[in-house]
Amino acid sequence: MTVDASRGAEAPPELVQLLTPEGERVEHPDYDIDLTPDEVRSLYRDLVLVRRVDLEAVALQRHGELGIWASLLGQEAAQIGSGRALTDADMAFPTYREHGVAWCRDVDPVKLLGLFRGVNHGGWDPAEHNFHLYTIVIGSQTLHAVGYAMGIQRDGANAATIAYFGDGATSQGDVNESFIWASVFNAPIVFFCQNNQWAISEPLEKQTRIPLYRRASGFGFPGIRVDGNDVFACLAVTKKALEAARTGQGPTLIEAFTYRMGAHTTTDDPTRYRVASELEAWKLKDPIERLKAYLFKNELADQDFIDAIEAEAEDLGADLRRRCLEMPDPQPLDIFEHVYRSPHALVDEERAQYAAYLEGFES
Ligand SMILES: Cc1ncc(C[n+]2csc(CCOP(=O)(O)OP(=O)(O)O)c2C)c(N)n1
Ligand SMILES: [Mg+2]
Repeated sequence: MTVDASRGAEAPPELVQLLTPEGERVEHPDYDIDLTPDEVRSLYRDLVLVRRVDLEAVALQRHGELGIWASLLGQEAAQIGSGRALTDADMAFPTYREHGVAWCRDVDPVKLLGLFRGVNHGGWDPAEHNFHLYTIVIGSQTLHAVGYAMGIQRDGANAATIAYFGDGATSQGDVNESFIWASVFNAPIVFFCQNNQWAISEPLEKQTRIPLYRRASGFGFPGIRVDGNDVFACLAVTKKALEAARTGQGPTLIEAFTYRMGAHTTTDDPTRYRVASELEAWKLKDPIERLKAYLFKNELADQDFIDAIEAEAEDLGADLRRRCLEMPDPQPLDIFEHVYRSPHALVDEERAQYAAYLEGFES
């Protein structure tokens, strides 16, 4: 196998970018954003804190406290930028990696750990946060999201839906079907594809021969590629697409061009299939470093501010570690309580069978 180490590291010409990797602010004719210094500092805080949540989760898995974890390392700007573009009324459908979006939807980070610790099937109420449960089945949430979008369209709600998925998911039938439904029903939805260049060990070129955002034109709606490591651009592009959805202009596909800096999950070893120089090239585009450079260059923050966020991250990490270990283990029979709202003969029978099976261990 030949590996092109520069693959993906050069910014393609059609990329919307408002903040260069060196932290220089650039203009774009169609996309702009006007943020107060406080808002910029707040984005920096979001990026740093979600990276810390992620780092702690990886460490907890390494200590045997989680069964598995899917790291968002490198994708913080794509998630915070798009997540902060949402209004409270908008609804988000995540994959299993959207920890930064969960943060923006005010989901307590410890609740993300339950699924990966095996103590629940997702610890938050989707209706409370307008943030659906994590979906492991690749691409299926895009269909759920389109259905939801068609629902709010019929309600006449001033809201939009956003569906997250990866580059690999674009090869799934579900995703292509969801594009068709969204298009022909003009559904108020934004398809937010984080192209992190890999689907486990499969590189992007095994998914597509054209840039992913261009797929949208075949379905009849606009597609746009944004620098997924640029939080300003992700915020601006997503805001515009959500507003188009809310105002009856139908779906948009956003391809956030980014990079999965870690392993696919903690069970994976990326050194088996990708070269180290690729990661090194992307490290230079780090979403946090470029915002930090921008803050310093424009005297919007000093070292004290950076240190204070770091201290907050330390506290958050310690709190997360402590509360992860305190999560109660479910009782084996609890699972039967969550199948139907009211009693069900078959579930009762299966519960009894399982209880008898468990008793067999105790004797
Ligand atoms: C329908 C289905 N097929 C296969 C898998 C196994 N699987 C888990 S993650 C993954 C790759 C997904 O890649 P991508 O969509 O690029 O998302 P990323 O993990 O890079 O965020 C696959 C094939 C699955 N979970 N669901
Ligand atoms: Mg991917």
